[in-house]
Formats: sequence, structure tokens, C-alpha cells
Amino acid sequence: RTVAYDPSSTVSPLQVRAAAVLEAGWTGTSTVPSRSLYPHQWSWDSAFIAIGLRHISPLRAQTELDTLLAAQWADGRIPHIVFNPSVPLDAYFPSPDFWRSSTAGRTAGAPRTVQTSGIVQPPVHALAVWLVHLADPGLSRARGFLTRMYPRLAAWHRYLLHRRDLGGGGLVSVVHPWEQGMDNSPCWDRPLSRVTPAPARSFRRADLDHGSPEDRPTDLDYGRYVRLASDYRDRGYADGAGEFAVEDPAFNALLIASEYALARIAHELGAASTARQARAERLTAALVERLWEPAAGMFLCRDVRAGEPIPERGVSGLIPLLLPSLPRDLAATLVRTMCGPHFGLGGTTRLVPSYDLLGEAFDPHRYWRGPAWINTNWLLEGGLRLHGERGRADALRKGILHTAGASDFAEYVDPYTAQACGATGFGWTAALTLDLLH
Ligand code: 9YW
Repeated sequence: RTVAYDPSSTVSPLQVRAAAVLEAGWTGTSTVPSRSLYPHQWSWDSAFIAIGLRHISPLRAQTELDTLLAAQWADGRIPHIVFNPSVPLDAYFPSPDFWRSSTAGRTAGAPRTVQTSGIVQPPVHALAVWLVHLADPGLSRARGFLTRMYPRLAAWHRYLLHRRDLGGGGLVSVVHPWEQGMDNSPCWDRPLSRVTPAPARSFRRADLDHGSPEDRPTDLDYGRYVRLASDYRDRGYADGAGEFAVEDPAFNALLIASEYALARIAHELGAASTARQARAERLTAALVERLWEPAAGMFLCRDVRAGEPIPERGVSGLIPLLLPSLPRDLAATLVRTMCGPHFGLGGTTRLVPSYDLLGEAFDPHRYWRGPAWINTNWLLEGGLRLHGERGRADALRKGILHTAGASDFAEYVDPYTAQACGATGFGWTAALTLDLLH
């Protein structure tokens, strides 16, 4: 795959359709994940979207990331949502009046001029910045893109590594299921069961106006999400004391991949990069030590509050395949697990499902409890390629492109039938399709 921006190359119908999705979602400064369901800017969506956008407009891809990082808090956190002030308050819940970032987040250094949420999402940003730079290094240099991004990305990683090492073993903990990005994964059921739900009458969901209830999280889950988020807010978004703390393999693997990207960015800017490289390797070792589960043949989440692994196989436990310094035997085991009965790749499924096909909680339509998502499959496609699994990577790439086109760029699909679920015209589905076509 080439990365350079080449406006003269021939364009396929799928590329035209994917570009149209991103065009329709562009607000002038960023791209919404979905016009109907998610009308604001989401953190990891923007990173994936920029990775695709760079192929049609490196300038827009830079702007996407500039807009997100302009909402960074003084403590280094990049909020999971940056709210668009022209969207009505009731279009999405929880809205700015729930998070109250500019008042409740004052001590943590929330920006004054823009409203954001107070939790974070997986750190895909340094990786996205580096890939966007590579698409048009001349434009990037002329606009000082890396010079502007580098200190912000460094502060982001510092926040995660210093304020979020809640388990004390060098890895980052998420303090809310939404932070990990796979909102209602069965991996969260056990730690969430300890949380007292907020009463259903105390909030009003907006997602059910647009999505089918069978495809979405339940009301009980929502009550617990609300409780965790409002407790965090009421502590002024200070880290350390919450009821929920989980070390997640995908979140940490993406941080490590981004740390490698940050080393490359530092090198490009003429700064020292070896310490970052070494840190990425140390983090990989910590990930293996704390989260690898030989009996499962994959990584598992760790419930930091209970001090034990969470015995559920989520796709998150396969994502560390994208790490270059993963021991060879672990990479081989991950590939076997991905292609075995629990995930079925190349056998019963064409795309890797979000959760164990044999798991008790498996549901082929409900959000992160079984359906296949394009972003996780894109990450695994890269991991397979990195570890020399060319045939499997090619087949997965084909599966992703076919599914994206046939489902009208669905948010997620039934892993067996590829039937579209959630929203169509979804941002990262279109963006990562574009990336795979280059
Ligand atoms: C919600 C925007 C976000 C993604 C998350 C996904 C979902 C928001 O949508 O969360 O209201 O459920 O789980 O990963 O960033 O696309």
C-alpha cells in the first residue's frame, strides 16, 4: 500500500461513495461519525477519519486533528467528545449540560471556549498524525503540522501514563466503558455490576430516537454509564478514586503504537526519539506480563478494582497483534485464536466479531456484544500484514471492502450475515475503506 497523496490516480466507484460519506459529514472544521446518531466530534473517530481523509485531502485531515487537539485540557487529556455549539442540546445524550466541562473541569484545565466531555477515548492520535504527515510531507512542513502537534501529543501520553496508571504496573486504566470505545462489551459486565445505576427517570437517552433498541445498549447499562460519568464529574474529573478501573489490551496497544509514531515524529523534528522507542518496548513487555492469558490464547482485560483478569474474550484482546515487538509465539497464537472457533475468521466469519462467538453474552446484533466493526478489523488487517500473514491479511481486506460497500458503510454488521446494523454512512467505515483502497 502506498501512503502518498496522489490526486491523479484512477478512482473506483467505492472510493467515490466513501468520499461522499466523509463529505456529507464534514462540518467545515471536523467530521461527524454519523449525521443522525453522533452529531459532534468524537476523539478516536476523528483519528480514524483523518487516516482516510488524508487520501482525498491532506489539508482536511490536518484540520480534523487540529480541531480535536484544540479542545485538549491543560492536564493533557483529549476529551472523547468535542461538542458542536450549533447542534441542539437534546440531539445527543449526555449533552454539554451533563458534562459541564468548563465549570466541573476547571481544576483539570478544561478549555473555556469549547464544551467537551470529561472522559477520553483510545489514543490513536499520534498514529493518525504521523500517517497524515506522510500523505503530504511538503504541506505538513509548510504548515508546521508536526511542530504544532508534537507537544500536545506528548502531553496526552504523559497524562495517560502518569495519571492513569491506576493498577501501578505501568499500564493505563480506563475509568468508564465509553473510554475504551467498545461501550457495552461483555468485558465490562462484571466490573459494571458493582455500580449502582442512576434511576432511569433521571436522564433521557437520545440514541433510541435514531437506532433500533435491539441494536443498542440496554437501559440498565445506560443507568450505570450515567452514574460512573456523573461521579467522575462531581470529583472534578480527578483520577484515582472511581469504582471502575480496567486495564484494556486494545487501549494500551494503541497507546504503544502511538508511542512508536511519536518517536518517528520526534525524529522527523530533529528531537531525541530513542527514549520513546524504549518506552514503547517496555510498555509491550508490561502488556504481556499483565494481560496475556495463555489458556485463552489471547489478551484479557484486567479488573483493577477486583485485582483479577476478566474472563471474557473481546476483540480488544486480539488488537495487540498490531505491535511490532510482540513476541513471535504470541503473535502466532493470536492468529490461531482469531481463526479458531471463538472468532471464526476465514471459517464461519469473514470479519472478526467484537466478541466471542461461543460466549454466553454473544448477540450478533447488539453493538459491541458480537457484531463486526470496521475499525477493529482494519487494525487486525494491519497486524496480520505486520506479522507476515499476507494471505490472511489480503482476505480480511477483501472482506472489509466488500462489507463496507454492500452495507452502505454501516456502523457495524452481523458477523455471520454481514447485515447492516446501527447507522449507515458511518464516518470511520468510509475512511478506513478509503485507506485500504490506497
Ligand atoms: C454512544 C462515535 C462513538 C464511538 C464509540 C461507539 C459509540 C457513543 O459511538 O459511542 O453513544 O454509544 O461505541 O466507539 O466512538 O462513533
